[in-house]
Amino acid sequence: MTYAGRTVALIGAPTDVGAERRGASMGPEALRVAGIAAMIQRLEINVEDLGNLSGPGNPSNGPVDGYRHLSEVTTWCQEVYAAVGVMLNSGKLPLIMGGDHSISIGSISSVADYCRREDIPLSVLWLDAHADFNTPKSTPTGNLHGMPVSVLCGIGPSDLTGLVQLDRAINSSTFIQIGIRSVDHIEKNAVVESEMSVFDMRTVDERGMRSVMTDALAIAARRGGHLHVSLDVDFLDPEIAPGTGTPVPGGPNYREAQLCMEMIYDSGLMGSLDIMELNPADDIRNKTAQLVVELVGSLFGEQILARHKSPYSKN
Ligand SMILES: [Mn+2]
Repeated sequence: MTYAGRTVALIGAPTDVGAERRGASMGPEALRVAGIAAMIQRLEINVEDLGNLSGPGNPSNGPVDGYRHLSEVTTWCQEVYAAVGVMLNSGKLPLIMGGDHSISIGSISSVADYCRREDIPLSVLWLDAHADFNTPKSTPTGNLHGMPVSVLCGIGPSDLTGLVQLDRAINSSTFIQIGIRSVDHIEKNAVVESEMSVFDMRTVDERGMRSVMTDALAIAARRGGHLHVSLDVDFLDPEIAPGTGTPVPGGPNYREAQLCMEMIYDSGLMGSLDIMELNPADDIRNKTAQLVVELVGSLFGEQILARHKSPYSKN
């Protein structure tokens, strides 16, 4: 059991300042109500719920110099950066509950600095309908939840790119994206020109989730070190996961999503996890939160039958 005896630290970041549509600020509590702590505990893993971080409210302002709510997003990300760093340094596995996806700028900046201090390579598995690779020049809206990947690659406002304090352990080659199916017009060129490994939905359609995840995890395994998983709830097909602010049809179905999570567990690589963009205001009786909790169970080792040795992992 990869995680048995370890401690998962739940960190709530209840904000939607990086999004157009409001409601992701209720995500952490919906995950608690759906039983996220009990799901992980029943796998013989310790859980410490650190509660919610606090930060500025949502002023619902328009964009300034291409960004909406830059100072609010920065404050939230600073809080997340600090909390995640404390947990990583104490050997705990941080699970950050968003919040909109701009919060990942804080969590992944902290993971990148941790990896630099420990001198270990970093891979980020970005599970999302969107590439989140916009810049102020390409964004149609100015919403920072569409820009976390470019900011983490060092492109964007210095308030946010500067969260990574040590010599950058992160660039576009760090990112492995799965499930992408909605990329803005100018953003497409930037994605193609980047060094990201992108497995879009057409690739999943043609090759199947098993083949895609085998290749995606092999990239991280070859590199070794730390794997951060950033799950945007809109990765999932809206038929099974309506509770998110920017749903896009044609995502992974229930079985594909389960296989994806089970294979991440089998790899034994995951060292930190974001769950972002759960929006209870768009959900139906908390069913998306319940689905996400099931998927979190799979990420931490819940299986249909006990597999003592995975057919996918190399060891
Ligand atoms: Mn996203």
